[in-house]
Amino acid sequence: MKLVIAIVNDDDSVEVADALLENHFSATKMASTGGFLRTGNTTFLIGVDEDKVDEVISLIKQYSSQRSQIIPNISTNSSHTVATASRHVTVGGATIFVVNIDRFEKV
Ligand code: 2BA
Repeated sequence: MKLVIAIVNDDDSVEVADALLENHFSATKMASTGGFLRTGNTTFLIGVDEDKVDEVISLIKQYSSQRSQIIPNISTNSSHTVATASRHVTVGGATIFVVNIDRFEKV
C-alpha cells in the first residue's frame, strides 16, 4: 500500500476531490499553507494499492492547473519596509509525494 500526499491549489481542490470520489478513491482533504507564498492550499492524503498510484496521479494532474501568481517584493532596512516591483511565481499543478505504508488498519 502507498500513501499519496498531494498539495493542490485551493482553486482546484473541489475538482480534484470530486474526481477522486467519482473514481472510488478514499481521500482526506486538509487545509494547508504554502511555506513560501503563505497562502492557502489543500493537501490530500490518499491511501491506495500500489497498482492504483498512477491512476490517482493522473486524476490529480488532470484537474490541477499550473498558474502564475504575483508576489510583492518586500525589502526591509533598519528603519523601514519598502514594497518594490512585484514578480510572478509559477505555482502547480500539484506537488505530489508517494510514500510506502508499512501497515494499514481501520479499528
Ligand atoms: P508555497 O511554498 O507557497 O510555494 C508556492 C510557489 O512558490 C511554488 O510552487 C514555487 O513556484 C515558488 N517557490 C517556492 N519556494 C520558493 C523559493 N524558495 N524561491 C522561489 N520560488 C519559490 P510549487 O512548487 O508548485 O509549490 C506549491 C506548494 O506545494 C508550495 O506552496 C508548498 O505548499 C508545496 N510544496 C512544494 N514543494 C514542496 C516540498 N519540497 N515539500 C513540501 N511542500 C512543498
